Amino acid sequence: MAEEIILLDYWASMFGMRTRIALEEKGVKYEYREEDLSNKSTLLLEMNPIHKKIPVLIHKGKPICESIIQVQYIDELWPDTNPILPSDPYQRAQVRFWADYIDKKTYVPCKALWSETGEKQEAAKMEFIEVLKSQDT
Ligand SMILES: N[C@@H](CCC(=O)N[C@@H](CS)C(=O)NCC(=O)O)C(=O)O
Repeated sequence: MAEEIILLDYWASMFGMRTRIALEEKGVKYEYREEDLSNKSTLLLEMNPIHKKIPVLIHKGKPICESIIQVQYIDELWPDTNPILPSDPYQRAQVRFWADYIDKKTYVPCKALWSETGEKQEAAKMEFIEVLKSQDT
């Protein structure tokens, strides 16, 4: 593999999608490895011993954990191709604010959309819609 990049991921993960989009934007070739989250691989547990979560980006054998940190790492490694973060510090702060907002507000209702049924699922749907609406402000 030219860039020696492995991504431990799960297809439906919104966090993994961030990293996959960043890699695609940069045109970087990488090896995708789908994880079974109910039976995590030894590699995942070794590479992310703190959180034991995907996505994990492995570059030349070294892990980078947390999707936002991965996106920034990818952007710093290949700054000349499709820059992801704006160059202006204020605009960068705005982008980080919204990424943090997504992390804090969307994951719980998004997960409940999949895992709950009935009233709880409906409540999650409404919460998710409210979160999306607030991003229009
Ligand atoms: N803050 C982390 C969140 C990662 C995360 O929550 N990953 C979930 C899948 S979407 C996971 O690995 N869950 C397995 C578990 O919690 O055991 C990031 O941005 O990378």
